[in-house]
Amino acid sequence: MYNPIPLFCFQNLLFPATMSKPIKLLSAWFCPFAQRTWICMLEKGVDFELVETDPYNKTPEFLALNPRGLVPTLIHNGRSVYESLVINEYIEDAWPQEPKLLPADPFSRAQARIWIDFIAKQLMPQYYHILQQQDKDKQEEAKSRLIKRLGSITAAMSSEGPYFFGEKFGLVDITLLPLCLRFPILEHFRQFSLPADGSFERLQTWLNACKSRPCVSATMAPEDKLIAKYQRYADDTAQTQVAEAIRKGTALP
Ligand SMILES: N[C@@H](CCC(=O)N[C@@H](CS)C(=O)NCC(=O)O)C(=O)O
Repeated sequence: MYNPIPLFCFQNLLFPATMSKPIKLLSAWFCPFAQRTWICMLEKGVDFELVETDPYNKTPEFLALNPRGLVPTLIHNGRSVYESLVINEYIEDAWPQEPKLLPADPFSRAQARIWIDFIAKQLMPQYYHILQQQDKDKQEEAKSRLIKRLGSITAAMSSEGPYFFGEKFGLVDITLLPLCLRFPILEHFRQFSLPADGSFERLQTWLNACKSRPCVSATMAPEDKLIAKYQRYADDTAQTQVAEAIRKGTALP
């Protein structure tokens, strides 16, 4: 959706006297969706300002930039773009320089989008189900579903590696990463671990390679802080759009 923002309305948020960079990423340190976009901007080498934003405090200024009231939200040329997957493709289009984050040929680009869609619709909800379910059997069922689906995406990774498409780090890696970087939270609250039978060696190699990239390590929040922040999901008391969607069984926002 085209979303023009009249600059004069939000002059303070867009160009306050102390903030000079015209490209801003409204982000929250704990947010896996925002982390995708943050990694993407760093990887592309775009000069931008990271604006830590509380997405639960829905000020009129924030809602004018993103009517869904969510982070991440990117402000570029005085206009806003939102939805992490949309923003990431926007970044690739708006800054077409190297490194390219999508493959060049149409078939591989379609494959990338299929797996990105799979991560968003099939993997992310299971992550939150494991945390929010208070019933032990249901937690175990959600764990099995997550492991099975992680198995599918692992099997689709290039055999040479280390990244999804081989040597080039890209949007599939970036989309999957925040979930895998949050395995320790699942381990802490739900004793989740990947099977140690060698079937996830490829995923582990992938994760280690991704973690060693500066654009990824720069975005990683301390584990203990993340665990404390996710307590509300583990207690199923979180009053967020994601938590509500999981409780109602609807699609994630
Ligand atoms: N589909 C969105 C989801 C973003 C999202 O849910 N962000 C959370 C923070 S992790 C948020 O802003 N929540 C505000 C709320 O729940 O009202 C995306 O991919 O950008």
